[in-house]
Amino acid sequence: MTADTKNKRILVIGALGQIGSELTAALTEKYGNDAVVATDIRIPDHKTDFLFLKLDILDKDALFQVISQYRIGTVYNLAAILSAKGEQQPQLAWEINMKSLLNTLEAARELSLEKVFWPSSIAVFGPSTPRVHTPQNCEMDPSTVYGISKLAGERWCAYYAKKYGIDVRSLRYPGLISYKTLPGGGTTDYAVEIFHEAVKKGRYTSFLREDTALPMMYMPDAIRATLSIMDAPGESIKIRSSYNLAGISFTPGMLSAEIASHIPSFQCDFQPDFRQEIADSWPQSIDDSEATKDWGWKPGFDLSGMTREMIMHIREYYTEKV
Ligand code: NAD
Ligand code: AKB
Repeated sequence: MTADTKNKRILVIGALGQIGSELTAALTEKYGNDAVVATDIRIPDHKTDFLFLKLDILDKDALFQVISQYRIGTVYNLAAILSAKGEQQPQLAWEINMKSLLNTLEAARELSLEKVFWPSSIAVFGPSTPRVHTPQNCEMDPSTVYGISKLAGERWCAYYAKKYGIDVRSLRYPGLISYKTLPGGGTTDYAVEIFHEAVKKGRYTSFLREDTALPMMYMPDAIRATLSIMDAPGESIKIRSSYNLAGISFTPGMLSAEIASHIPSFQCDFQPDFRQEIADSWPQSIDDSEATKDWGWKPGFDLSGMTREMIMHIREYYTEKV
């Protein structure tokens, strides 16, 4: 354990989600099973080697109780409704995304948490944003309720950092690609679904157009970035809203061609739905030079490395299932 987790535990909220499941594993590996308390509004379908509690982050009293009872020092709050699902239930998305963050920031203030991690997203950008190599600071006019909640959340993080000295750290994750847990209702989900369908059926129908470039990242890079920003000395974190973070930028056409280089019979069709409009409002690539400058960020995976690993792991998954 490092000094900041010596006596206090780490709380993960939303631990069963696409990021939470892998971040919890990385945190227990790094700090030990006893150092981590994993929570979600759902319960896991398997036994865990670390403490797992059912917790609704909207229940502020329950959150405060868990933080006090388990001597929590650091909180990773991953509970949210993502972009596509949020457009189906805008009021609910606003309620969950804002209240979960405000409850966490209030816990940090009232219970003197050491550190908070809360993720933002490329969804904070909108149609007026420069779409190529999108800078850290530029015009931001998100057009989804998810993006509006993330932009407002970023401002709340900066406010709590300035006004109350809360050590809150945040990343604007791109679309994340992983094989361990399915994504939870975003616009970038096609880039995970395509691998499962390619391996299972040899074909996929993309809900985004063939030429829609979006910023993406393979999960191991996202986990490394998260641990890295949380480990960085406080004085090197100059941005308290949220850092731009870049991995790989590609289109559904480019991804399906890369998959076809491993599965030659693979066929992909393109039938855009309501998610196309969301994707069209987001950047195509991101300038993350502030993250590189302030805490040394550098992505590790390119399109071919990510595709190779995804196909290998998803093949293993379906082979073991048979
Ligand atoms: P996810 O939907 O896979 O997981 C979210 C988890 O939160 C789920 O397990 C869900 O059960 C839980 N949850 C929902 N409501 C809750 C509540 N009231 N109390 C406690 N838990 C609750 O999402 P994810 O992809 O893991 O994303 C995690 C965070 O990262 C979110 O803030 C999301 O906006 C952000 N993010 C994700 C991506 C991505 O591509 N996955 C990209 C950018 C930002
Ligand atoms: C989504 O598509 O909603 C997420 C995100 C980029 O925030 N994957």
